[in-house]
Amino acid sequence: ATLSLGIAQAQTPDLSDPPAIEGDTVADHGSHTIRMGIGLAESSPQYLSSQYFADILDQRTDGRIAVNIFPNSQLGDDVQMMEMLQTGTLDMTYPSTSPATTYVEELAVFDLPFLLPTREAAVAVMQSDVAQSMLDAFDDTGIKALAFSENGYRQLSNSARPVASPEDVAGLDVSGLTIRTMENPVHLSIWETLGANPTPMAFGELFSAMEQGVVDGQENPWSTILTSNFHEVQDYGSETRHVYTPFILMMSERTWDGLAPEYQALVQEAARQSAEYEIQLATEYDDWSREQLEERGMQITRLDDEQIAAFQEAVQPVYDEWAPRIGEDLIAEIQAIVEETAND
Ligand code: KDG
Repeated sequence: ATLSLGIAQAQTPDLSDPPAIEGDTVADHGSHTIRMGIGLAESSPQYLSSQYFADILDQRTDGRIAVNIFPNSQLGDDVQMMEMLQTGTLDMTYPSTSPATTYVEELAVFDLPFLLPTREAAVAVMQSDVAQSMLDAFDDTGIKALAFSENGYRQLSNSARPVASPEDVAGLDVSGLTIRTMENPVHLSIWETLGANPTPMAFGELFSAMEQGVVDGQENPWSTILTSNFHEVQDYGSETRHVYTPFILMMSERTWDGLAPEYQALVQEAARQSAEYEIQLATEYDDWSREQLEERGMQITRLDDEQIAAFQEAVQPVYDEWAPRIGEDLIAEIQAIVEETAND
């Protein structure tokens, strides 16, 4: 045996295998190559489930539909890739709901802080008729929205100091943290309200912005912080769980219209199956990623109920500002679904 000083670090947690691909091969309706651009890395649940989506289509069309996945924002960020879907220069992408609010405003309900307290509630909302109608609302945007899945609970990380309270974000005696946000006005409002200096920025530019000190921090699920190696440039993490962000798997309307109806039905089915698998992978990744980050030297602050309540109270003005614009009825509908899951 050789002397090994480093601790072997697993690349992924113990992941469930993808469900067996069932169903007959569909008839030959011609061959298609589909290019899919995603923001996250090869080890992410987003990539692994996209690979499963590709496998389903490959197997059920005898290789006639090939899906090529381009990870790490190499084709562009969420905003750019959605625009490429509209013009037909890209076939598929997998953005967060937050930058997609420019197409379907109602999606901003997911940006409200502390709205979805449990994953069970989040999944129930994503599977609801309200959520389906948000997917349908893409219909004349040039984008075919196929399925919701999980980006996840967002957690704060930064390179300046441990954060356990809104005061730590605002920095009272020192300056407020400069926090990169997604390109979304509710997120801007959250971080402004907390006394930070929010800076909207494309995900692909984030690592170097943190490395160069352009921003102090960012917020994303533990799995993204880990699989994008943010811990290399971020010493502190805080388990704030302030927003649950879904992903939407989407296709260019032009690509969709070019598919035979039987292929369309298959794509829709594969999207649902892979989205379900993605949620499972994201769940398996979540706590494991936090532990991995700690092992790799990130100092992570867990917040107790009282500390979370302090954040919740501090961001109340975000609701006052945004609830009337997003729609009180829509928010009430979502809250009713959340309550149902709490009573089960
Ligand atoms: O493909 C998705 C990513 O590009 C992005 O949505 C990840 O949550 C994200 C962020 O912070 O931009």
